[in-house]
Amino acid sequence: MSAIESVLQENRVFPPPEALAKQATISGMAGYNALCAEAERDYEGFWARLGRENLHWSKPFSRVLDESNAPFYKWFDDGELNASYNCLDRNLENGNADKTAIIFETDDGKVTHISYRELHARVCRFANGLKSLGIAKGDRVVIYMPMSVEGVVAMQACARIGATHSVVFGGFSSKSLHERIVDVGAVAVITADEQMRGGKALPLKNIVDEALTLGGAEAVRKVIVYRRTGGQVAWQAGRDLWMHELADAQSAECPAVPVEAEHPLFILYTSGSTGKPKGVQHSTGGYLLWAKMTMLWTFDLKPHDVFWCTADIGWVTGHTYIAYGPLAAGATQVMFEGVPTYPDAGRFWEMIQRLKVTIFYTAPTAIRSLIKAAEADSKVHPRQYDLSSLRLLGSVGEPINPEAWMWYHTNIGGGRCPVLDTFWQTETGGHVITPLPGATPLVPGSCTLPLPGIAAAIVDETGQDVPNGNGGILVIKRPWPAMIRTIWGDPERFKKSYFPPELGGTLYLAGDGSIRDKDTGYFTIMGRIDDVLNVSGHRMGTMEIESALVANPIVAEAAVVGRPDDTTGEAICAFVVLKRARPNDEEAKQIATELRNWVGKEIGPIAKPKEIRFGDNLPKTRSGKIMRRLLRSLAKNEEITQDTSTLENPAILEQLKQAR
Ligand code: 6R9
Repeated sequence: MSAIESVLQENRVFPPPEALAKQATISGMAGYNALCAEAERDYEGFWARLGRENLHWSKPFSRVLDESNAPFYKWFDDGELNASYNCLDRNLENGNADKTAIIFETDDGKVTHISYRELHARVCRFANGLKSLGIAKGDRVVIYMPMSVEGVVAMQACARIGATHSVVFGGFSSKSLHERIVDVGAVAVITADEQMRGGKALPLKNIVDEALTLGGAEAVRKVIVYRRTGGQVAWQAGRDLWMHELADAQSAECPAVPVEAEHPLFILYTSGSTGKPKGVQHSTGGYLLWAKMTMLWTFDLKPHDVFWCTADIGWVTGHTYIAYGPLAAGATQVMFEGVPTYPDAGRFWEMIQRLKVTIFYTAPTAIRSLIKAAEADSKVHPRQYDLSSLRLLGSVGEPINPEAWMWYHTNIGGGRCPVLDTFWQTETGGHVITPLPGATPLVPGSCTLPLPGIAAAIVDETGQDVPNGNGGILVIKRPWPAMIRTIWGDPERFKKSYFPPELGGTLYLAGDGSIRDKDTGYFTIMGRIDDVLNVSGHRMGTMEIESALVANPIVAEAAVVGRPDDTTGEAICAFVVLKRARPNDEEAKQIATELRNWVGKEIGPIAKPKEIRFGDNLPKTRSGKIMRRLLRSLAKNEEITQDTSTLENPAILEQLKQAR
């Protein structure tokens, strides 16, 4: 039995290292408590102070929080600012012009350093290019790009001219991309010829071309292409342009357009429990404030830090902790094009050693897979590398189990680096419940306490508080500046999904179950309480995958559930009824492969079910409802102990059990 498995429950507490606590931005629990008390005393005053001290406003705000049209809250709404100005120009003015903003490393190990001055010039040139195409404030631009400096330039350039970007993760299929382009009403798409990951080139421009032939996307006038590999691409004259040709012709000065604080900085699609993906709309002022504050508080950013967030810019973590937060805070950050396992599973550790990373922020799924790799091959074990530059570690995207936490703390952090288990969501804009490195005593597996100003709580199904020690529904009781503003094009869904009337209509519903420790009040996240799956930190709705499956002509019916998985956190398990007779074992394998590839094409490779079981039917109640809790038990291969008396066709359980 490995050392990891033997740590069944972790009761140890890790106080903040004294030296760290002393010089931390939030120092000790006294520092934390003082900020919480300030927010408690004067909620609006607290946020107003942070807003004034931390952002540059071209027109200062006088109003702080407008609740008149709740839950469509407005923050700082008579103020004006520009996100790109705050991320770039401010650094030129503050003496950071020659500081490295981004250390970019390609898949095959080429490293470039980009200073704030250079990044500013590149963003300005590209912003001028966008303007020359008639793109302006209020337009939406879809970005479908690899991890690249150009990706950040594209996002920042949109922000600079007031265009709202919507980044789509490069792993999504042409259909998923198409759906988002149409929903957001994009006027342009920014992409790359190809994306390089793990030594393989993946076509992006081709996928954009395909998406745009699907119809309904006629508003897209331009496709701007970053030349990454030089691979062959089809070209539509008049519509397609090279990013470098567009930018090179432009001036390196582009005045940032001031926008109202509530102007949508971006729309990012994420999965909900029902229906199509939701376009989560974020503001400029409130969002940017929190992106910066959490860099200073959670990551205790110091001028000499080398910050590395391994997320993709296609997810919210890559927005807040690559494209905006680190730049707004004047950080030097590493950005990496590739994957953790190429050329081998020591890549992350080798990069930390070589680039002298001080703050490392990654996902539990990556940690768990690298633990496995290190145990299988000592050459890629972290002890082979000098990781002494590290001072803080972060985790995000899913619950980190105490075993993985301990391994991370011991083997990567050398026992000296606090592990920050940051709980947050696309909708929260930035961290909401997280330890602070210089204040919070850590307990493995717990994201500990809410940040100052975040009124997180646990309630029952009627919205009543539950006492510590009892599990319940995680909510946030007061609006905060970085919160989601609406679902693009569907305000009713926004209200229903996040402020459900059952809970009284005023509590923000996170969608996770949680429990607070009796003594410490620490939060532990128990996972989603809706039909949202979390596979390797990627959020997916079971409905989306079911819709993709039934879109296949051979499928009659499908139900998808998650089951715990050692590496990916959750794994997708699909129960499928075919239009033809139930296949024998041999056929089942082949059809399962076909269906997996089908889902890959419909949604993207991340949505491929790990397991597919075929039955003559699905377990249903007499009223025809699929009994998902039974499917969840079947997927886990556990004995069915639930009441099955309402089941119309009990024999189906045995069949689906056998089908594995
Ligand atoms: C940032 C991000 C949000 C969902 C969230 C929860 C899960 C994220 C977590 C965590 C336990 C953590 N989640 N961080 N669960 N501990 N530290 O991941 O956003 O993609 O929108 O996912 O991820 O279930 O509700 P997003």
